[in-house]
Amino acid sequence: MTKLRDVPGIHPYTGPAGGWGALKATAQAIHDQMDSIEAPIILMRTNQPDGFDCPGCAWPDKEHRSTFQFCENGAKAVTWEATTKRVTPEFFAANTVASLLQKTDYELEDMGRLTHPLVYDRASDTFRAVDWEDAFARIGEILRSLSPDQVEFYTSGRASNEAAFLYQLFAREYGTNNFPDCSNMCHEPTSVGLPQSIGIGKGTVSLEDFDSTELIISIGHNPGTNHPRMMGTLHEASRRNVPIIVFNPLRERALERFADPQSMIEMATFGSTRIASTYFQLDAGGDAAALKGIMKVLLQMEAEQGGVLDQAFIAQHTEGFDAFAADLEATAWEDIEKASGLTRPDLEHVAIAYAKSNATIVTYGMGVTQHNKGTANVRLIADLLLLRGNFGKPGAGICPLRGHSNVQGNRTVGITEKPSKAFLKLIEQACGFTPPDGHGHDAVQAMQAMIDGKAKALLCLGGNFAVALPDSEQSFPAMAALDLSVHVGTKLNRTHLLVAKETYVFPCLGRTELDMQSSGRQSITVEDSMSMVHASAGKLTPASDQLRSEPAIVAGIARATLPNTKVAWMDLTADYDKIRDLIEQTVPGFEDFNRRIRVPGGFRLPLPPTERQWHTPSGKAEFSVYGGVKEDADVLGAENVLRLITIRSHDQYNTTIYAMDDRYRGVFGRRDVLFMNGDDMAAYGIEHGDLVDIETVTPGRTLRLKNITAIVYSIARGSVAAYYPEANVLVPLDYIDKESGTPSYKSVPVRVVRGAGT
Ligand SMILES: Nc1nc2c(c(=O)[nH]1)N[C@H]1C(S)=C(S)[C@@H](COP(=O)(O)OP(=O)(O)OC[C@H]3O[C@@H](n4cnc5c(=O)[nH]c(N)nc54)[C@H](O)[C@@H]3O)O[C@H]1N2
Ligand SMILES: Nc1nc2c(c(=O)[nH]1)N[C@H]1C(S)=C(S)[C@@H](COP(=O)(O)OP(=O)(O)OC[C@H]3O[C@@H](n4cnc5c(=O)[nH]c(N)nc54)[C@H](O)[C@@H]3O)O[C@H]1N2
Ligand SMILES: [Mo]
Repeated sequence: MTKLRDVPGIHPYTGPAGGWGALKATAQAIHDQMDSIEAPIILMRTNQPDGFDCPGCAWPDKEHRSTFQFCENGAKAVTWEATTKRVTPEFFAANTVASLLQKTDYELEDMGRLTHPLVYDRASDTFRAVDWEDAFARIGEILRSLSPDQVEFYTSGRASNEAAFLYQLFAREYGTNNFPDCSNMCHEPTSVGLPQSIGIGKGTVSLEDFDSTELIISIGHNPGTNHPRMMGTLHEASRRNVPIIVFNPLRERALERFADPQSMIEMATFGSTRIASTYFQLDAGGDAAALKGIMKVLLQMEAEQGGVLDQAFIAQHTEGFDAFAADLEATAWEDIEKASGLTRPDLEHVAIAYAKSNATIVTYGMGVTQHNKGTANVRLIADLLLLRGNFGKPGAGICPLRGHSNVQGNRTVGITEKPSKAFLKLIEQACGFTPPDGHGHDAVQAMQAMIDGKAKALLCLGGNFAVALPDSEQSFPAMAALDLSVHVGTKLNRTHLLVAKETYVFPCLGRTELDMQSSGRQSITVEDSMSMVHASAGKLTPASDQLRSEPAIVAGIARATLPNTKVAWMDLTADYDKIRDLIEQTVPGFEDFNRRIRVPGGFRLPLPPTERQWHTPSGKAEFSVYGGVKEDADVLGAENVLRLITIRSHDQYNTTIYAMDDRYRGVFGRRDVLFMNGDDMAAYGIEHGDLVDIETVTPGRTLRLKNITAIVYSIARGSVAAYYPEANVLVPLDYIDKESGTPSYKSVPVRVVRGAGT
């Protein structure tokens, strides 16, 4: 290969993931954000029995009592929150909102923690400090003047079970089920697809299952960055010679080689462990075809040699096998190869490995869900596992990698736009008001209602709603058209600055901070990816004495909005045990909640599939039929159209940008790049380092991102990748998975054209 020209900030990374680089990056994060004497002590308290739950990812810890587990990105999440930097009323007085909007997302959050409740003052175009109770009173007044279906209640998955439960209680007593939440942009296909397949929308494996699994298939997730503590688990599995088969259009270093910073030997010898035994760089959006190909081979192997499928399990525990098999039979290899970008021998290789394994785990993330067929993808993964009875036995099951650290818990305690009748009935019995039963808005529908002028107010329990959603060109102005926006957050972000007629920003306690209420020190609870519920208690002195806890803020707004409320808001916030009592009364699986949460490690919520019980309408697990492979092949083969994947860098947490590097992908000090396959670049006459424009191929409007630097990367032909949230201008709001409403952030059809600058 000829030497590529030098491009500023682009230097291929040749080492393993983890290792000394991770230790150095942790030291840097501490240096940038905190007093370095305090920091190590704070980090030691992460995920300890009496400490706080890591606000980073939702990967579990062994009984939450392990010795300090090193995690670079966990350390970044903690230091970002526990930073010593502050953004004060004096700062706001000196900086107009118009000037703040010129700053990057990185600069906005890097200014530090919010210290005071703020109200927007239009005359001076600044935020100024406001009294909490005055603010609540005004918000209550506005909300009472609106019809409940004109108000959207957004939740980002960092909120605790207690905060989220109070929030849904408030919105429901107020009169709406409009609960857009970050899950709608994330694992909604899991929440919609898995209940149809196995009767519950959650993963079925526990950490112990990884100790006895014989095969791991990893599809569309990047744990080295997004679930770093999972790397320890994969590292151990690899050392036991468990094959790990990866499907990912991009080469992700952590899925190739990893040096465990906890391993003295690897650190001392600069050694590392291979992670993937086989790495398939399929096309973006090619998973459904690949999964169908693997299963087509399995059916053929069963017909030829027998003993491949678990016939007893299929007969006793499943429905729909015949239609499923007939569909596989009817799917042409030509289409499977074209739509997946993989060859038949590739898929045969996987089928053979799968047929050999007595216990298989499939792990998956956003590469599976954020597609216009996200739900179908999830169901096909369940089908693959069902074929060999890989549910309800040790070492086997499905493992969705959840997003925010408590996104699964938020859902469990009632943040859903489609509540079940049973849940509403229990709320009515426990709380004495009749909640609405019509379906409300999810995230995309909420934004559409705002664009259409139907929604008049938006409340956000955390998050960065407008920036996280697609189609910034439409969603940013929609924020400004609202009568009211209210944000509960720890740090300033762009959504806060897209001010409505009236806007309030409320600073809240973070997970790391001490939460004192009138009955004493409080702890909150969270649910991890494996349905373990445990307590978390912050210890740090709050960033400012003005901060309130999320439950207290929600209760404050509720009391001011609902003069005839049936809920004892003050009592609930005085002692969170009382909130947990209400959760126990209204959500199944929380029996004896307050006692069980005091046991170190907490408890596991019921997961019927682990006992081979299927809470589906038929009482059995259900195979699915996905008939779209031919259309996928046609779409993917369209001339001059590439598939854009939007991804996270190593130095970011969703819309929070910690720093400007993406070390493992060899990008330093910048984010304005487009990852391209070298052959695609040659075909389009683009050279490494050229400036390009990206245009979405969509009827009607032209969506464009200009002046991006194209760089050569190991990515499947026909797929390109750029960073989120910058690339959100290119994602059409209505380009969603119809079953779940999740935006297709990972398969946007685009054209790449040489920019005017070259
Ligand atoms: N440090 C850190 N931790 C995080 C987050 C963070 O931003 N930073 N975010 C949190 C949240 S909310 C979430 S949801 C998770 C996200 O965690 P992930 O699911 O790992 O999310 P992404 O980085 O978006 O990328 C997923 C991977 O899918 C691959 N991919 C893209 N398209 C396809 C495809 O069509 N098929 C296949 N097979 N693969 C594809 C990409 O190359 C990438 O490696 O992490 C959580 N944890
Ligand atoms: N193009 C593209 N878009 C995407 C994705 C993608 O892969 N590609 N991924 C999607 C996914 S998976 C998700 S989950 C969403 C994320 O969407 P969100 O959850 O809305 O976004 P975050 O960036 O996690 O929110 C960051 C803000 O949360 C606030 N915050 C931090 N900690 C706390 C806390 O303890 N309490 C409160 N109240 N606030 C806090 C801070 O003010 C911070 O600015 O984005 C989605 N958008
Ligand atoms: Mo997410």
